[in-house]
Amino acid sequence: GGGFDAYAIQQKWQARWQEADPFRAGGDDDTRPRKYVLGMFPYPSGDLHMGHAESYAYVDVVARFWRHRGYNVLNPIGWDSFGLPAENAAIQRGADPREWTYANIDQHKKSFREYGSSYDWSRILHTSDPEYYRWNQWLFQRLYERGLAYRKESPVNWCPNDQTVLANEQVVDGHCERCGAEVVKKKLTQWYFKITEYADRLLDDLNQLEGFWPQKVIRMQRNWIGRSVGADIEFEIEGREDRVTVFSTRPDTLYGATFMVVAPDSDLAAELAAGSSAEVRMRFQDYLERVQRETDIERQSTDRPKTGVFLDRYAINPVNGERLPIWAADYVLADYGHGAVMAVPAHDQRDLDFARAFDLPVRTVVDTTAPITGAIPVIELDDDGVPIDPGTDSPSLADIDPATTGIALTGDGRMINSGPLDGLSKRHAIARIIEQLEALGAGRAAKSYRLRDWLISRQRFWGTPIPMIHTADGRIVPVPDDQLPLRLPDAKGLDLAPKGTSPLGAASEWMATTDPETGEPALRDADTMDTFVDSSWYFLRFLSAGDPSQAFPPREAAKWAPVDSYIGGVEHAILHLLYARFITKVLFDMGLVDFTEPFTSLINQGMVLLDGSKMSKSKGNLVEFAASMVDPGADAVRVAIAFAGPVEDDIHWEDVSTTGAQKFLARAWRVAKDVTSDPDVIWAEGDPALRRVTHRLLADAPGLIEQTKFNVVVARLMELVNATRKAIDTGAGPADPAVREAAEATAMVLDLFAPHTAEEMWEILGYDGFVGLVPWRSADPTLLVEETVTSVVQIDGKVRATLQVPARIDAAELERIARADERVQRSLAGREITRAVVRPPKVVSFSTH
Ligand code: ANZ
Repeated sequence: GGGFDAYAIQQKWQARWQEADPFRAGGDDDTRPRKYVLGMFPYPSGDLHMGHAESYAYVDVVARFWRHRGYNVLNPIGWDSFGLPAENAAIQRGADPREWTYANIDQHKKSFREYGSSYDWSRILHTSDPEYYRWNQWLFQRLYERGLAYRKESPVNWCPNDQTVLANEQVVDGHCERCGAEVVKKKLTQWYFKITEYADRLLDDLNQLEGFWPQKVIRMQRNWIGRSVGADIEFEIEGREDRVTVFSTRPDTLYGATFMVVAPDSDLAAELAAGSSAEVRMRFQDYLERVQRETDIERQSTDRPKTGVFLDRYAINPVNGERLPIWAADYVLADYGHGAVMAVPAHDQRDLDFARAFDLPVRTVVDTTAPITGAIPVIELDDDGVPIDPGTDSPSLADIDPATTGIALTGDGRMINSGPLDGLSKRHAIARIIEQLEALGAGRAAKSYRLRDWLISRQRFWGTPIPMIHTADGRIVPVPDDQLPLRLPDAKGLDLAPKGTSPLGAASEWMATTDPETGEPALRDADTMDTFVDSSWYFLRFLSAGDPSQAFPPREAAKWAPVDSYIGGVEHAILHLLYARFITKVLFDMGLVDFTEPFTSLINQGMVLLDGSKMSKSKGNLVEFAASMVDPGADAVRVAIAFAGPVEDDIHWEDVSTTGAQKFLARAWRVAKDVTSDPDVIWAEGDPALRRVTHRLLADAPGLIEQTKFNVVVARLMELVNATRKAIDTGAGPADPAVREAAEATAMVLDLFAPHTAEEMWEILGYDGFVGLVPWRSADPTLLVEETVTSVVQIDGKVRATLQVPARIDAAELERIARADERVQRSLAGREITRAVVRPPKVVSFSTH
């Protein structure tokens, strides 16, 4: 008797899970294939909110799904527990950041237990533990040894409010990502990781992720890396020994260069001005001061009037010896390309605007009215067979002269006024001019990237201390590996308020160390690492969290990694994912992992909104996770989230009904209670109409889950529960085997969304073990009507075959058919498949290297 008591059920099953630990990943004796499912780990800043509830509900759907499908699933949880949010909150409350952080973590752990998440609780990690950050320091040393960690003085993004340096990624429209203050530039000596050395690989390997990562994220990463292809061209400078190099994507227009522009805030501009008259120096200085107050966004804006100063210096065009006046102007940025451009006003709009503002010459070198296809022009004939004069319909070059129209000619055409290039199309002219420059020793093919090196120094307390020593005689040497971890000192007595230098600098006892070579007194580095270092490799630490002897065991990495399914917010589309991809490639180069991409597939969930805006503490519209579960229970929250819409869509929390979810769960539970047959009934003897509903769900759910259509699966479960209720009340009756079959299938599929209720149902239905570990029941094909779809097979990124397959095919079957396909076999030509990624029913992707 009794009604559905969600809270009691929840308590009961959480206690049983805690005792039996059924979701611990299997060890070496476990012969099931492996799946690594991971949710992006949380910051322990304050309480969890509905955004977390959403993300971790989805993670659990995926983890539980693969367990039912017969996989040995690794689904760990940890905390990204260093960083500004914790430190700022600690400063505001006058609390110790350490105590504050770990108190929050305890709260989070409680919430996750209450949520019924099926974690492997034996692998917990916190990045602020010395056992963890020691390996950040180890990683830093390895990067340093490989020349991938270095120090340089450079203008950095500075948040005057947080008093800290920000990475480019943390500057949003010229403002601090965290506090919104306007970001300024400041010169500081900082530690960098040389991510630019991996730019090509980071870009090219995105091709492997096509189809497995959201298209939007791939596009954002491509833009962020921003590769441009062109040439470096060297110009002699009158009265200067060294040449100036410019990067151009249009070296074909070199004969059209009429002046040169350098970034006012570059060393080059200062040097050129210094060699000029006192008047030029003064005007340059004034201009520079003005430019330093501008943001990059302002500088690149195309609708501001162009400004600049003439430096009274000249560059020599290497191909025709022409003298080009050199200007300093803010539209050229110091940290892109070489901070200098050859200005070709006829073919570049910014250069044209500048030329018109300062009355500089414009020379057209591409005739954009000329056909470039090389095809025979089409001659139209009139009714009498006489060729029609094309007349003046198409514009002549004179009509579109940029000097008069003010519109640069950026299209393709045939080269003119360009000596040996005349008559060539753009593509051929680029190839020819690069040959010519190479022969002259004045240039070469080159690429340029928007990507900058990763600035990892932070002038804050709550982070990983940088394991370097500054010796009395000015050397910088690593802390020897056997002295790691270099622990943070106690925060007590330190002023953590931001001031532009690290609070660690004031910890004089901590700062004092000795030169490991000479034993002389030396100083530690006072900066701490960006927390994105911590999260760049944490997925590997879960493989042996707590292991004191190594960051991670390569043997375990080979077995579990890369992560098969990575789930988290799109706010990490660039920063975290790019850094993790970079570090993975470094670890690959070190021979520690045998893969080059950390996350095989990526699921980005939408945001949880309230009144149309993102839930956040600062907006005061936060619905807290722990509080949300109290009344409806964890299962109802999870079902309501999964049912709210497609995973990638935003959820409007005010439209979400946990009451509706609660009623559905009570109905499902009631169905199980009403079953009167025994577990050994013969299903085949059941009512075929109800059986068909059950079997369609069993057949469809796997594909739907793999396509992250969780809401559709919940809808189909609701349909099945309703059909079962009808069969009990007005149809076959509670003793019909189809009713039992339907109730059992409901419990098994419901486990993905409402595990407590599902376990309770399973027990009511007469079973002992956990439903969470029950193998998926396969659908009886005779009860299904088949539908087929087209599936694509790729080998090393190229489509090699298409297959007609059942719409409900599962990954294993699809892979089997793809491997056996004759066209695939032919394309492989005996090469071994080293990796197969299968996305039923549409894509199979094989790699051979
Ligand atoms: C001559 C030229 C002629 C250019 C032409 C373009 C068109 P993306 O595509 O963004 O890589 N440039 C180079 N360094 C620069 C800097 N530090 N600040 C501002 N502009 C810079 O752009 C590359 C082009 O941007 C380069 O090609 C250069 O102008 C300019 F018809 O060289 B070009």
